[in-house]
Amino acid sequence: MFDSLSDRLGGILDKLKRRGALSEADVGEAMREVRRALIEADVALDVVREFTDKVRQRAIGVEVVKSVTPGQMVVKIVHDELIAMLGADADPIDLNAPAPVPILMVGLQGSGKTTSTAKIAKRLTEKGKRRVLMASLDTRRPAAMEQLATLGTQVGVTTLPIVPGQSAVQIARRAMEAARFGNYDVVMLDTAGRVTLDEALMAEVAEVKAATAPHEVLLVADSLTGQDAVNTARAFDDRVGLTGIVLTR
Ligand SMILES: Nc1nc2c(ncn2[C@@H]2O[C@H](COP(=O)(O)OP(=O)(O)O)[C@@H](O)[C@H]2O)c(=O)[nH]1
Ligand SMILES: [Mg+2]
Repeated sequence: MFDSLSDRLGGILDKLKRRGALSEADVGEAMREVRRALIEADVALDVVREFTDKVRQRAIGVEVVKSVTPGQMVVKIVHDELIAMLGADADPIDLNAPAPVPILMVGLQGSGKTTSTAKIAKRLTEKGKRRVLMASLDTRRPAAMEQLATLGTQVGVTTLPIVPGQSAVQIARRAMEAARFGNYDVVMLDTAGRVTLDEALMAEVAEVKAATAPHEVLLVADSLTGQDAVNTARAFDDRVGLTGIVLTR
């Protein structure tokens, strides 16, 4: 999604860059195109409006008028505002807590929880030099636990042995216990999803959270779902509280 959006924005801004003097109408035209590109990329309308208003204000102000290369100045303003909107600083996973640090992965079915769990575990193991234990709390989807175990073998991260018949909370407790005994630094808890948000899912996730007191609760959301991801994030944040979001695809 970001690739096609940046291609389009790049095209719009390239046209501006090649111009010499810029009139207010030139800037206005470019902003309309930027606005259309953002809306087609499913960016929320109020976000689009705020963004283009800010850029337009700065672009038709002194900064551009006094600039020798007005087109490039506008491009810089768009760039600066995009970074301001998306967040200037990366916020790494916080492991600053007594070991084993529990990290809870939540989200809808198919959003990429299990895959992201393994990816993050690999990163924490290889780059972070942490001892990581992964556990699947997905008791619903057949073979979900085997999926995590297979990924664990691929990335070289230990998974909690599968004990059939346990509930999600029981597995979570067992994972914490195993991590304490095994001197692990981090426990990644991969939960079950649902096709849509429902109360049973929220209740289960809330129960697991209460039982394990995770230091991070990461929502995994499919970036291709656009604004739906915002609604999902809001619902999870209201009910269980989130500390971060992982965008997949
Ligand atoms: N292209 C792409 N596919 C992904 C990504 N993350 C997960 N998938 C795929 O999406 C499908 C569902 O992922 P999974 O991790 O099982 O989702 P879960 O149901 O939330 O645990 C699998 O086929 C994954 O290989 C991603 O970042 N990009
Ligand atoms: Mg899964």
